Amino acid sequence: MLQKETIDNIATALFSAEREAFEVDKFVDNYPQLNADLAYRAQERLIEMKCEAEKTKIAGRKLGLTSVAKQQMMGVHEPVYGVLLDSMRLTEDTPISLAPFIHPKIEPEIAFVFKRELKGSSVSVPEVLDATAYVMPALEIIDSRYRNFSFTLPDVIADNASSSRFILGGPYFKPDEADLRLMGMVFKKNGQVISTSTGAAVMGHPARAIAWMVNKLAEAGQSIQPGEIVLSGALCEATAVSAGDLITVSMDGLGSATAFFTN
Ligand code: 0L1
Ligand code: MG
Repeated sequence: MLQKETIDNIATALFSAEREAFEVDKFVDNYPQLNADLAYRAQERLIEMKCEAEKTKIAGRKLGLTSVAKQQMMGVHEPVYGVLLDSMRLTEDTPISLAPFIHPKIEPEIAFVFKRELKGSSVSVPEVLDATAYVMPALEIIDSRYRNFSFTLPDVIADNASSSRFILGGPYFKPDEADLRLMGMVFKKNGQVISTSTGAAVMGHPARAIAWMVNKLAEAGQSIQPGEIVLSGALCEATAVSAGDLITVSMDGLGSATAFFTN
């Protein structure tokens, strides 16, 4: 009962913070019982609330904290995952207004689109690739609802892994048409290179992050569904965005994704 109340309180606060674009303080101080398991339940409740309010549905999943550097910064050894909704999807050709956001950042990701269900507790990298229809460059806008992006692991899980919006680039390739591990990536803001990286920055191979998530989802009886999109985790540090910023990511042999921000 107390657990249900805790989950509802946290989900409701995060739902309102996102809807009205204000920051909240992390919850672990007031809810010391908040652990990763409870936090994933709060995330599920938050997603239910968003689906109902936005009349939308699940588009897929995302991973976060997939780089060793980010995990070390948070003092954790595992990534986190969240849910992507249809309402979070933006397109490259429409300028993105900053109005709905709190303190948005953007980061380059590799998106996977699945052609069949991916389920199991010991799923491997080849199995992820085999179930993948297409891969493409993507950009993820993260917008933590926590003051100054300051949170613990359970806090960020409850907040749907800071997810806010995503943009798929192109063209679409079959997973065996690119070397997702050695593939180079250039991330630019207003024509200036701000980061370079390779696919291997995501847990050695972006499909490894997805395999980790599928194995974790199996504990809760969940799986990736055919047609779902999964963002495998950022290839480098996210960067803050302001009105007028043009962001591009180019990936060797995989194409590019672009986002332009306005007031
Ligand atoms: O997609 C991400 O890597 C975000 C995970 C949560 C951590 C953050 O907000 O920086
Ligand atoms: Mg991300």
